[in-house]
Amino acid sequence: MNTRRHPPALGLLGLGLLAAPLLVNAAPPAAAHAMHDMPSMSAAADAHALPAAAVAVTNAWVRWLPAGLPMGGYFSLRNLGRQPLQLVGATSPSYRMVMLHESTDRGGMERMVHVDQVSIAPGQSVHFAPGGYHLMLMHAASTVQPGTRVRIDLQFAGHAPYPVEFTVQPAAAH
Ligand SMILES: [Cu+2]
Repeated sequence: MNTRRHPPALGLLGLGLLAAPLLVNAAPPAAAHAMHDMPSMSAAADAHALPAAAVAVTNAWVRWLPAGLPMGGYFSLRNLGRQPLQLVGATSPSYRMVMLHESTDRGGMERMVHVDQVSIAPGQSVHFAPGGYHLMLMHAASTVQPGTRVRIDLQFAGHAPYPVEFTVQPAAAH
């Protein structure tokens, strides 16, 4: 009994802490539904979704690689809105991990660095392309093959995820 890692008292304390949020959560659904019917609340909720007219994503493609190697995701993005956009990340149901990377050439050695965010001013474009910015797509689902399409949700600061369909190209594509 000396090897027990969680004394009973601590376990009960843990349950007590868990129970409180559950009780709090039990009531709101009805209230939330009621608020949803109010036009003003709906408008406020929708404000976080990125308007389709605010951004244009073109030429979205992934370079497929075999043997579980990370794949690069590429696209052109134009900010059609009046506010600056900050791309801060991405997720995908087809990859367990997606990161923003930038390739840099230092004295003939290409290196990749993690990028926290990419800012796009109103009216400006940014190009994710081999040798520069790219999405690093890791741990692909087995369904990802040349010729398939994958959804990647671009995450802009302050907005709901923005889904984009990417075409998976063969390894030799560039
Ligand atoms: Cu990379």
